[in-house]
Amino acid sequence: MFSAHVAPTGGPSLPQVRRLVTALPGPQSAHLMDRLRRSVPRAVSRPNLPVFAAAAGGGVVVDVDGNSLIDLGSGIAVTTVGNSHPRVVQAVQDQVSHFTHTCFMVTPYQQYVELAEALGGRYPGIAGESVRAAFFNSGAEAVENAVKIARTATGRQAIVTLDHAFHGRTNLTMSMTAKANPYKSGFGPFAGEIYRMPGSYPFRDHLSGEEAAQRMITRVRSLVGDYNVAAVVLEPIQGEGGFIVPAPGFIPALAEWCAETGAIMVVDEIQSGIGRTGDFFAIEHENCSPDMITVAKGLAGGMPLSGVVGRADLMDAPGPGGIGGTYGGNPAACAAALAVLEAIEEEALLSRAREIGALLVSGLEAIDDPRIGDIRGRGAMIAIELVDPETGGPDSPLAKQIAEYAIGHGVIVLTCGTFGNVLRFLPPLAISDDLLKEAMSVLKGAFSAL
Ligand code: PLZ
Repeated sequence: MFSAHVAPTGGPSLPQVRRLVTALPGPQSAHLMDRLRRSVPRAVSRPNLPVFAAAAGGGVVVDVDGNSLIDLGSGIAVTTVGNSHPRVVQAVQDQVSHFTHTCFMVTPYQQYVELAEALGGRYPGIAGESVRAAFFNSGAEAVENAVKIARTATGRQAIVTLDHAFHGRTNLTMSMTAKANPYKSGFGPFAGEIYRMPGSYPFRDHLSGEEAAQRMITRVRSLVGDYNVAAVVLEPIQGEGGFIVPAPGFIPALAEWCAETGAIMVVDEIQSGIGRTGDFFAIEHENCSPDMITVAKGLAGGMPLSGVVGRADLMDAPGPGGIGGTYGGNPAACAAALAVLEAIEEEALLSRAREIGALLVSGLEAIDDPRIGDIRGRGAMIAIELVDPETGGPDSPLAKQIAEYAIGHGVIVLTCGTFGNVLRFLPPLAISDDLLKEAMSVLKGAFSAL
């Protein structure tokens, strides 16, 4: 059953069921994996259980052998409205039939401007006309550009990032990312003027938001100096780091410190934004207005698009031609993003994200296993942290085993976390209640079997 206000969006030819017709991986997937091993470097893709996609939409991925899997990963938080939402498909088809590219810097087009206006209109705490947006291709590129803008706007260099942060894989953003393996090892030298600070991880640090913020501010003061910080860059809910929700008050206290010292607060909403958490931006939950927001992933329903949205006075700091790129804000990707915003609005997907969150949490609570140390997240961005019940230490082998069991039984589940011991659930918002419940029962089976 689809919830009353959510249209089944997988495309009519894609049955919304879990169905395994072969053991996984099936013969076609196994064959393709063999070819992949010979043609693609091992650094790029080594899934433990390779399933090659043939079609995807709503809450399912159909593989090349005809198996249907329940999708709790959304291609790492990208296909928030689904992998083949009819509005997105239509918008992209329409756009590419007119033109695929002109380069916005050479011959601009309306879709880009409309998207900038639309995101301005959604900006928390600042009127749309005082907001500007610039578009790029990947999340990492958006973060890079936010840093460039913050540095020109402040005339300062230091960038403060947090433990457990993930901001990308380019040299600058890799340097801002916390985890060494697999993201950084061997890839140095890293970019300078990046200062990593402890953030807020209530399950492990047991600090209040205010205490965690004070700890961080004290360190920034002594190690960097109040008036050297160009930007504090943080994720409102840390994604790759383990779906870490900061203690209440942590982000508002940092925002206050940024306002006092003139540091720019950049909120990286690449994973948490565009409806994922049940608010359009996850930062809305914190009741503060950041100076800049980076967006990507969910923004364009699977088309490559990212953006920096922020205060006009800051965004206008770099001079003409200072920001850009050949493909940034590709017209088909912008058209897709406009369709995504329309879908979120017209299909009430923010409230659907909250419903999905409630279903996930109750399904996970029902597993009732002492190895689940924490259930956390907001909306359709929920995770469980797996621990050794005796010591509370992270249990990453178990997370890996459960994820493998789940995919082997037709449920795509992703792991994350600095220690690799977190299972994260971020289904497309088009998924049905029935598929979610079925996925939760497979997961319960995994905990009993392992
Ligand atoms: N900022 C908060 O979550 C991407 C990374 C997957 P790109 N997260 C998925 C992987 O292993 O590379 C991400 C993010 C946050 C920035 C990024 C980077 O976005 O589009 O992958 O560059």
